[in-house]
Amino acid sequence: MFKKILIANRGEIAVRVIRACRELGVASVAVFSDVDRAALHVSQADEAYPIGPAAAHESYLNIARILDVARRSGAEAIHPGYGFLSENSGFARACAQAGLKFIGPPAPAMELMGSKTRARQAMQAAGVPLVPGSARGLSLPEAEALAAEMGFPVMIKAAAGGGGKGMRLVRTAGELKPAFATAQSEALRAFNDAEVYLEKFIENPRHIEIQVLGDEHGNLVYLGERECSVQRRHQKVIEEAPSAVVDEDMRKRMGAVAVQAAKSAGYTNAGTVEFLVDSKRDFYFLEMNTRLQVEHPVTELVTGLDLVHLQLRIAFGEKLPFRQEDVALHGHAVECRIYAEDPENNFFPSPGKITRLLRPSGPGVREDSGVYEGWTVPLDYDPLISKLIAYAPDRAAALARMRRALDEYFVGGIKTNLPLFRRILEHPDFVAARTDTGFLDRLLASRPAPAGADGLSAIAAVSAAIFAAAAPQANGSGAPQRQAPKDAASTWKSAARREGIERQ
Ligand code: MV4
Repeated sequence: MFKKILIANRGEIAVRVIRACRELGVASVAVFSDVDRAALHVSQADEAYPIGPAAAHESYLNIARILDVARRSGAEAIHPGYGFLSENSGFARACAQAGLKFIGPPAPAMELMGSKTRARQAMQAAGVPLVPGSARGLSLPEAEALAAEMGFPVMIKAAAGGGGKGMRLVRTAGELKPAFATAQSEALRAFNDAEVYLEKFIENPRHIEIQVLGDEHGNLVYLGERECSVQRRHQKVIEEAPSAVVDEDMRKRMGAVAVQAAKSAGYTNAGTVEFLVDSKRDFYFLEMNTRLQVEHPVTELVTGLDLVHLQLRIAFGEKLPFRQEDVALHGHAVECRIYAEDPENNFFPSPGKITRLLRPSGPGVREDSGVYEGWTVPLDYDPLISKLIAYAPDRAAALARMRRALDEYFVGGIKTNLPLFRRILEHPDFVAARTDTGFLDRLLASRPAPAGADGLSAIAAVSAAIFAAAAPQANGSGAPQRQAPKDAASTWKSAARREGIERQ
């Protein structure tokens, strides 16, 4: 095994990789920006090195600085986590050039999947079912002809896009021309590549993805699916394994397709094949994510495998230690992404100091956190503070466990999306697994449950009144109040725009 690796990331995913290193006897090297000097991943690693200012392009995206730390520390390999440099094939190539193993897929596989049109061509040739549409960039007349042939609605997508960026829905023939021009100029601006293509629009699909894992000796397996339909603005909010709509037969077929997709791309290490699933449960390849994903823990819990251990072993050149027929799924796992954001204020990021932190634990609860009490969540990066994962023998028990864990969870000093999860987990459609990609928007568009309907709000109000009366010196809440700068949200937003921060 490697003796020492560098983790080119921060927050909960850096901590997650450091834990795997500790378990495998691998020394870990953290890197940190100026605002992350006191971050959790820095104190958990065996060594830590500063790599520059808060702005990601000067630190966590600074390839030269990161490679310099790898050289100085004697690291043999680099784990990129997710986001930042994880899907940057130039970084993977630069690692190889510097004699470092990139813990991820080969650069050509990253490049193939990075181009949605190239990926569609390759997948079509491999016999993978695609959403009907074109497999190459189109001119406006070609798009008009194809849309007329397929019928509306259609989607215009940027070849260099993905994850919902650079998409445009077109419902009627009259909208196509202006939408095409906008899509092209947006793609050019965002990706420096104006190429766009067309797909038939699938109404209210489910988003279901298959985890794959391949070694460098030609062995590839799938590790079941994750149901990721509960999302808002292309940001996943809750993920589960298994999906309630995938039965054994469908899992086998999707798994075989995912393995075929990965094989034809020359893929190794951990990856995810995303599918859209329509109301008839027909599935279509959407894109492949060439990284370890945020939601990998739900797969770990139902398979009993440690995906980060396996990533390191594969990168070191080991063979997969099991075959497809050895992979068995047990129980049900659900993950909530806990963000420092304000559900009352359009989910604007809510960075600041965590003044109090009570974390859930107990049977079937896993919390992958990147924060601690007293830490100030910086406004410079994605505001994911932790992932709460519940595991139980079946879905109903896993949801009950998650509700219990959410009740144990308290984060003071900053706003979080914790209240949203309580609403989702009580919603009859979620409980019945009637969740397509429109579920959360519908829930948010409906009025929130009347205050006090459960009696808890009344209890809280009485408690607060008693507490305020008993603590006259306090400011009414009894807790120190963080005064958010008036422009906190807009500062974060403009910084995000500058840095091109995107969530995973
Ligand atoms: C689609 C689609 C419907 N039809 N493509 C959004 C993210 C990006 N990866 C692709 N996305 C979609 N592509 C066709 N032809 C609907 C979506 C979509 C979606 C996909 C996955 C998860 C959530 C979504 C939310 C809205 C739209």
